[in-house]
Amino acid sequence: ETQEQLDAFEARIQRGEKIEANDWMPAEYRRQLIRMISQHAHSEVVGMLPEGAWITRAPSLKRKTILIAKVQDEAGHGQYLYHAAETLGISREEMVDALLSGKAKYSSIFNYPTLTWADIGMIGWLVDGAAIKNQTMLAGCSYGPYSRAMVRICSEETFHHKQGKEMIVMYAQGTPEQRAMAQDALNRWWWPAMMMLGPHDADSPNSGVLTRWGVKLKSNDEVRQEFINEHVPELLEAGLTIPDPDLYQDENGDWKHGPINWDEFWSVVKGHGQMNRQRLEARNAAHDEGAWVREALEAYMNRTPAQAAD
Ligand code: FAQ
Repeated sequence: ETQEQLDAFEARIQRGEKIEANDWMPAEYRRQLIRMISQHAHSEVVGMLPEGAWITRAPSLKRKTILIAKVQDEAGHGQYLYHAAETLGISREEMVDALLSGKAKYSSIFNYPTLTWADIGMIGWLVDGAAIKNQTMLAGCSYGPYSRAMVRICSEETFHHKQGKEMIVMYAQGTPEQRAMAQDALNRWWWPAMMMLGPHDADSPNSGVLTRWGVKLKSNDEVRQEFINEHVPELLEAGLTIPDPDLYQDENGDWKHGPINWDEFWSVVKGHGQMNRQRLEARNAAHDEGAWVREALEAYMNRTPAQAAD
């Protein structure tokens, strides 16, 4: 890597050009994108588990159909993102191995259990809501394949967000049991949703280089502020109580939150959350049970010309 190459690359970023798969890029840009996109892909795939657990227990056919479609969308997002990461020179096998062995990270949020049906609505409203804020920003990122993936994924997640909000608003206005169930789900998902947008800017080692190279156009705290400002008034309007006694609106109209429990966050990230072990076990079991599909694909690829003509 010469200084000239780096200067030319940074000038392209400055001009707002997209970097494409075959363009020159610094090794660190490639490494950061592989890290982020593969973690994102893993999150989509593991993210199917908490919601998938409720497909058989959905309260109506309509809700079941919506949930099946949502979980299927997450699988599609995972596929799309693995492909985007592959454009940077990492193989699918390497990424999947890293997930299954527990080496790779995926979003902290999916290590919390879904205890009631209202959790499904709350995930749509809060988790997709937070994901959309982060990913709308990433849709403008400098790496072409990732930015284009984000455009499509965000439009699908906008439907996910709406179905979650619709469900929780309905329960919040429903019977006392439904209201209690919605409030309990908010109590358990509010803080994990805040954490999923990443550590405070001062504790975010990757932000510097990602911002410099146009991958992150907003900081973790800026995205979190956008998330809070949109969701707090709507949750209050729905008649729910946000489980943060320190929450207040400042003179600029920004909602300010109380201290986040970062010890809990890092413990979950390091693999010690409530569901980390079960999530990895479920992914490993699915991978093992899918071995016959991979074997069949391999046999098909290795077929003789005579077999192919058949
Ligand atoms: N969980 O320096 P930073 C979804 C790690 S998709 C676990 O600030 P960065 C859709 C981070 O990797 C949700 N680890 O990191 C859906 C780094 O460690 P490393 C996923 C986390 O990258 C909805 C270390 O902490 N979205 O929800 C987390 O600059 C419903 C230091 O942090 C994406 O992946 C965390 N929450 O900023 C599916 C979007 N936060 O790798 C199903 C793409 C941080 O150096 C149902 N990713 N860490 O060892 C990003 O935008 C960024 O990676 C951030 C973190 C903003 C997540």
